[in-house]
Amino acid sequence: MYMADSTFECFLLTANCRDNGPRCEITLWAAGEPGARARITVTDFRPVFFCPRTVPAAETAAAAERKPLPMRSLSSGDADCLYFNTYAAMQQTARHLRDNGYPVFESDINPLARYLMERMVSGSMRVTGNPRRWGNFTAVVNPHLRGGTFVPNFRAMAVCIDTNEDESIQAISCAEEGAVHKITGGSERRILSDFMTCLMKQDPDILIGWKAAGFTLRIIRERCEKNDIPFELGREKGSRVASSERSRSWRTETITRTVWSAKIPGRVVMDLPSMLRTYNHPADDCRLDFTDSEACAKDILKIFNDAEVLPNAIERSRRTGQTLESVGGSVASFEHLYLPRLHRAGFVANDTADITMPSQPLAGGYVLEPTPGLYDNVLVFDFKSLYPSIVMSFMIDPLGFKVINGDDDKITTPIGTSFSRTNSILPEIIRELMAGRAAATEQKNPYLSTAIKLLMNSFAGVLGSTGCRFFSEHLSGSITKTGQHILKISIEHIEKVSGKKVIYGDTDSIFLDLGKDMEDKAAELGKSISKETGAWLREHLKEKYDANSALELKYECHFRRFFIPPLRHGGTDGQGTKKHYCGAAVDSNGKMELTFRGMESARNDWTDLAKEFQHELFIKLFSGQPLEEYIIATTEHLQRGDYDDKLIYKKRMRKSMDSYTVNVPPHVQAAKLLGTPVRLVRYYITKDGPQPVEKLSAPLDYQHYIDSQLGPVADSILWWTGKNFDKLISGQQDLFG
Ligand code: DCP
Ligand code: MG
Ligand code: MG
Repeated sequence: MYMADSTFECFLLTANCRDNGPRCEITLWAAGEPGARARITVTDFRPVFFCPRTVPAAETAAAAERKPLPMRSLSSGDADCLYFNTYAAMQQTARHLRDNGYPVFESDINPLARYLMERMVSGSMRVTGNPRRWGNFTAVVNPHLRGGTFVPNFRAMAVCIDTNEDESIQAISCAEEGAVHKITGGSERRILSDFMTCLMKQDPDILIGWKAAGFTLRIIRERCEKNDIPFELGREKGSRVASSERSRSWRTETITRTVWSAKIPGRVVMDLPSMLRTYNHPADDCRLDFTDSEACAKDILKIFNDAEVLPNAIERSRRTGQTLESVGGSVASFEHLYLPRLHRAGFVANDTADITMPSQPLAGGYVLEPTPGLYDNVLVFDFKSLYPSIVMSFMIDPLGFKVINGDDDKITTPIGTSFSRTNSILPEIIRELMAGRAAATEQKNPYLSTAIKLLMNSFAGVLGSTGCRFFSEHLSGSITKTGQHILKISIEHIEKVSGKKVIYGDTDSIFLDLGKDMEDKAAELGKSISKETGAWLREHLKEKYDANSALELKYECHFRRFFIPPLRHGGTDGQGTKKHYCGAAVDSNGKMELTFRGMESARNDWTDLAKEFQHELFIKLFSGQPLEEYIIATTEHLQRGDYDDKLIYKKRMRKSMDSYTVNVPPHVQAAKLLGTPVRLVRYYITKDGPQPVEKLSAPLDYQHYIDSQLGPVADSILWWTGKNFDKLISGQQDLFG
């Protein structure tokens, strides 16, 4: 019977791609409305990549089809498209060509990413096909897919487990909007199978956990195995929890981390801490009650809702084409947006393996030599989205770098690189993200605004990353060195028009010293300087480069008092410490609000005592009170044991305890005494060395805290008054000792 095709809208949940016999098969799970969930199977999509037209036919005989398309490679001539029945065949031919010295183009893009990007599917999609009922779901095979705008109501469930010492499961709690199910009592086998029944019945789209893959689902899988129950939590079979090792160099060490991932067909697995971190949300390090799974699941769901993780993830998915749980993926996001537009322009890109490595270290931002000292009335300016706005102003783009249609089409940057004014893709992508960030700011959603800001910056960043097929030191340098130039000319301009001195600047920020008696005029001046400089830059860029400036210098704040510490204790050489300062803004009630950058108070490896001490010292310095008495009193209180609860060091374990053999750092020494592995070590320095808070036995080493917490903090400020911590303290001991 013939059935007319119908169209429905839905949002991508999970996606999978594998060879199934003679064909490559893509499976997508999607959430529609109302309550409808769909499984989309694609067997008629053929994996593809490209090769030069000059490659002999015999070399590509394994392809199901070879088609000359009107496409060229960015580096050389015409390209043909090769179609394959399976992913394996595609990879095999790519390897064969490469081994025989033929270039290949985009052979490292997997069919799933290709399928979605070519259809411009970023989260939302319109599906046209012949849907059939399949159990509780709708199934559709080989439909027509296009990008859409639809967003369903997702069903989210937080999952938390109670375990025994041996990691066997005591209880599993599932929290949903308005309901909590605690599954407990009976055998572990019973708990696990009741949990699966609960999942099938409630049928959530999203499973949320704290360390979702690495802890919750990993243990559930292990216990399923122990109890001989199939580990199947999805809308169809194929649930997996897997780990991989990721190495990364850090200073002289290589750190290997185990990264866990979970794939549950039809259900998105979200790790809440990773999601919060992506949105720079402060709840990232909050403490949950992990001893009570029911309370824990409720808390996880509450944080998930309060922090608006889901709406932000939806927005991000719609802007990057990555699935909802995705947290990184700058390169994949960039390709998802860029490649289809590049193809439409008639070009194919190279493989990532074929990038040209840089000839010298890549340029970064320009950092001014700071002049240390205490200042009155400092204005802070900062460019809004500097790198993205440089990309827009100077049309910086991989395609535009290669293909310029004559002199009229050429735009040249301040550093001498040239781009096309018309063959341009990235500036347009950035323009859309800019609008998205503005909308998020407008809607008072700072987390989404930050997430889009970072995404935009990562799109400038990938051009300088050798993991990206569009890597080029010329492209990346065009952004960063133009940024340096813009900062320098802006500083010169501001000094000229204001008659004041710029005391510090970093990448895109400018600190202007107004001096005494300017508090009433500061805010007005800040606004007018930022406006005037923006206008001047617009004119300057137009005149000199015929460029349309997208640069905007924001007036950020007015520090009533401002301090830059010296580079070295004593600080006689007049050098300041880069990226370190403390500023005090004053609110309408005259209350001082301190901002620390780089300094001890802004770092989480310093004790609470050091932070409070520094905070108080700056309040005193900024309000013209003496410092000495307070310093001496704090030292005495410390020695009397009054501040013991403020002496805890906290440090994350970066690698497993056993990988330290020589030079065991203090936090690892403390962790070893604990006996059980922990992620965050909380410890004291005692007369017997580092000891964890939970197993403190020796008296605290107050001299250590005086020398390494109070001393450095005091000295960086005392320098300004010509004094010194050791002398101050020993003077005391001479008097009273
Ligand atoms: N930058 C970077 N990597 C970072 C921080 C910054 O590449 N970790 C670059 C990109 C930015 C520029 O430095 O454009 C300036 O940094 P800002 O923090 O001032 O960020 P933006 O100017 O992009 O955004 P904002 O509008 O918030 O100032
Ligand atoms: Mg900025
Ligand atoms: Mg900045």
